[in-house]
Amino acid sequence: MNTTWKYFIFVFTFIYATDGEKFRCDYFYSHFAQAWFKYHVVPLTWQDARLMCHLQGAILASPTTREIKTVMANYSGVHEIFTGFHSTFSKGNYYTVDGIPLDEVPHEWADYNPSNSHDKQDCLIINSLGQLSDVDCSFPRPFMCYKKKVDAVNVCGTPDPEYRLDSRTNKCYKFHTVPRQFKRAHFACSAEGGHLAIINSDEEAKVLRELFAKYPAHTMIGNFWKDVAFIGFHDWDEHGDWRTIHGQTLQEAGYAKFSPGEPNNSTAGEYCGSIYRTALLNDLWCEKHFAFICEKRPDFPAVCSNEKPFDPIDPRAFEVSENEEQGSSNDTTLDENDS
Ligand SMILES: [Ca+2]
Ligand SMILES: [Ca+2]
Repeated sequence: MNTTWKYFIFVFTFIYATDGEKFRCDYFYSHFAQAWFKYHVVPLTWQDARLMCHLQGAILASPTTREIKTVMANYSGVHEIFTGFHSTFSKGNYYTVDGIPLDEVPHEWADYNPSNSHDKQDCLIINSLGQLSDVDCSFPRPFMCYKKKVDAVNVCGTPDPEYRLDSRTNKCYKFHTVPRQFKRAHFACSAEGGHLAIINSDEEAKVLRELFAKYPAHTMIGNFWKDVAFIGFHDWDEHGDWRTIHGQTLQEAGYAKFSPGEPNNSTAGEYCGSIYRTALLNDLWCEKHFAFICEKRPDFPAVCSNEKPFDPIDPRAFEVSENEEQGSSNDTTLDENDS
């Protein structure tokens, strides 16, 4: 076999070996950029966009290669999208959310940028030409999440090893030891593909009691009450009328056992649902930070293979890249793609 053939076989083996990844189907795989992406049409602040991507097991996308820039520019239009580039820690020094300095990446600024208007522009957006502008991080915008490489997804349909299947309920659960307010806890569970846990039976209460027992107070860092955890019920602003976050009464859901003396403040300040370590129910302050428990169906969100990608913008991506190759010769990619 001559050297050329050996080279082709090596290349094909390499390409094939990098395929076969699976990830949540709300992401698409771009063979052009060799990565998974999700375009988030609902505008969020930059901080929430970062958190959303992080909780989905990805990162806020940044145009660190020409290919990623092309994908992002194709999704940027009238509503220019956030990139992961920011200077929220050190004004004027831009880094991606995973620490790549802007100076290391070929980039082009849009006209009159960067301007740092009113000394409040610490986040970068990308326009449809692939040019960057600095903007106020707190003004919500669409964004894209990016995942370079997916480790194997588990039986819970996620690469997140903290989700574990319980055969008694056939649901997956994750105990969050980093405390959040109720709505932020809901945000976290939703982004992970689940929801705040809903107890549907005495059996499921037992599952949560056993899960809570794996997290004694000393395993949680921070100054908060460690013997309660938010779960998925709320009074829906009808003080004292408890329903799950899926709209059922507790009785309809299958478990309505409050701890003795609870709910004790449901008309005067405790409007969110939680459990004690006993898995008995308790009303709790929505705005304070507590641990929380997420529940996830193993089959949602569905998991897709990158061998059958849904990538509507790839053909355009190739067109744009060819035009760019003709138009600009000094636009190079990072080493990441050369390895
Ligand atoms: Ca449940
Ligand atoms: Ca209470």
